Formats: sequence, structure tokens, C-alpha cells
Amino acid sequence: MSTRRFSSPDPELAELYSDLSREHLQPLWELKDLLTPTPTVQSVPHRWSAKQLRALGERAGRLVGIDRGGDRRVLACANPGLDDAPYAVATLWAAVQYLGPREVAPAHRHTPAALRFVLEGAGVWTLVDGDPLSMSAGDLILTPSWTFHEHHNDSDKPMLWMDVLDLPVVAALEAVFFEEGPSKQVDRRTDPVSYSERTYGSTGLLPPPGARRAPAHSPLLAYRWADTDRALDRRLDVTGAPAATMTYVDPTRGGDVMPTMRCEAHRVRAGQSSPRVRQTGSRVLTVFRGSGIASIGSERFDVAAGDIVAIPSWVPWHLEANEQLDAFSASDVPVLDALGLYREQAEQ
Ligand code: GTQ
Ligand code: FE2
Repeated sequence: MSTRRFSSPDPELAELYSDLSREHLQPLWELKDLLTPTPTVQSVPHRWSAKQLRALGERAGRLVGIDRGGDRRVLACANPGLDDAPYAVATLWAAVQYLGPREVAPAHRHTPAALRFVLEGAGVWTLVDGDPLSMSAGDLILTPSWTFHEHHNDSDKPMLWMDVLDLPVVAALEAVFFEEGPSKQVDRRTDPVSYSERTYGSTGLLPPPGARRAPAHSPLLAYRWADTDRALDRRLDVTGAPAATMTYVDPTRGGDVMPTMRCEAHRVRAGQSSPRVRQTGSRVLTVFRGSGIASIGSERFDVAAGDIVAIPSWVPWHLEANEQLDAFSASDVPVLDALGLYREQAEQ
């Protein structure tokens, strides 16, 4: 067992390299592409089409029981640039989860944090530490790090949504833990509205600080489409701009909803474009309504509702709308920000 051995035509150097290798040392002067002028980005721009995601999700629903593969029926977006890794971009897992009528995905928890953005349908409840969060089209649901979560489809129709997890980040930090849930939990699905929303879901109003929870993530765990829709409308109204982006925030801190992921809602007016930017950090974006083009680097993907696209680090991107385009995106920006590594640049 030795580390990589470098070669040289100079016999003395060759001998040095051989001895270095035996001692598990490598000479920096022979190491190329380590400190690059701009980021080396392995993942590539990519689009997963809603049509395929839905059709393949349904097929998996017919063929594969919920008890296979970690009690979740999930198809992971695997970026073609990342070899065989099941990651949509370098730092984010993105997937579609298919839950058939009356099916239950039982409780578990893990240190990677997750979020769900519901693309269509209604009738599923996610219980987060027992708190029942209903899931409907356009809603953002958080299942932060180490919270128990289980999904129940109480309806007669299958449902499909997008999951995003910070799994690649937590795996790189070698901090992945997983635990099965308690087999018996109090089921509060008869609660009309979650505790989380009743406590933290009134815009601009919070209980006294002493009565609040102070977890490392937003204590508000559900962000409803009606609120997002209104916020985007008002923003476009106020700015008169061709496009608007709104950031989902923790109402108690005003910061990102979870320490590792930023969530944003985007709206582009019909026939208009969002500003072209490049940013450090990776992003996955899904179209909620409308259609248009996701221009990512030199790629131009036609996109429509339910499509998922990968936007790798430092690749310029923007959206163009045919009819009004609404989209949701999640990125690792809070991580880059916390480490002083976030950069953003307007592009042509
Ligand atoms: O719903 O609990 O896409 O644990 C990947 C891992 C979803 C989930 C995923 C998970 C889940
Ligand atoms: Fe999970």
C-alpha cells in the first residue's frame, strides 16, 4: 500500500518520488489542477423531464413495494457529470418520491436535512416529529436534520413530489446518522393545522421569545402556495421588473429556513427573462407552473411544469418564460455564505 507515485526521467528525482510514495507523501509541484483560477465543476447542466419522472414513478409504484429501499419509493436524479453518484448536483440530492393511494412511508430520521416541494395533487400528510403537515401543490415542507418524519397518503390517488436533501454535504463531512422511528407514535392527523403553523405561521406575528423553540432551523415547517403566490405577485407589482425571486425565511430569525439550504420562489412574466447570473454553489430548480426555457451555461432546455433542472456551481443561468413561469429552487448558498465562499456575478 502506497500513495500515488510520480515519475521523473531524473534518476535521483525518481528515487525521491518513490520514497515519497512509500511514506504517503505527494509533491505539490507535480500536482496539477488543485488551485484552479475558477472552480472545477464536475456536474453538468441537465434536465429531467416531468413526463418521464411521472411515468417512471408510476411504474416503480406498480413494481416496487414501499418496504424496499429505506421505506421510501424514490427516484434520485443522477447528474451525468458525477459518474455514478446519485446526486443531482455536487452538493444536493434531488429526487421524485411516489406514494400510492393509502400508502405509508414509515417514520425515520437522519442528519441530512430534507425539503419537499409538491408539484401536484393533495392528500398526503408528512408528520414531522409527530406534527401533521398537509401537502398540497405548491407547498414547501421542511424536514430538518434529525427530525422524525413519515409520509401518509390518505387519498385514493397517488402523489408525487420533489425531495431535496443536503446529503452530499453531510456525507462529505462524514456526519451521516440514520435511525428508524418509534413504531408507535401519536397520530395527530386530525389536527386541522399543524402546531408549527399555528405557532409561527402568522405573517409578522410571533409568540414571546420565551415561548418559542430555538432549533437550528426554521420552526415554521410548511410554507403554503397561496402565501408564496401572493408574495411573488406583490413583488412584481412593487418592482415592475420582468421577474421576481423571493426567499423562504425562518420567521424567528429572518435567515434561511435550514442551515444548509436556501429555498427560493421564482416568477418570470410571460415573454420575459430573469437576470442572467453565475453564483458559487449548486442549485436544483423545478418548474411549478407555466413553461419556457432554462438557459444554463450553453444549454437551453425547454421546461414545463414538473421538470427538474441541475444548475452547477459558477455556471451562468437564467429563465425565459413563454406564459408566466413559476419555479422553486433550492441551493447550498447558506453553506458557502457561512464559510465566506459565496460569490455572485451578473452575466450578459
Ligand atoms: O422522504 O424520508 O428522497 O429519507 C431520500 C431520503 C426522501 C424521505 C428522499 C429520504 C426521504
Ligand atoms: Fe427521510
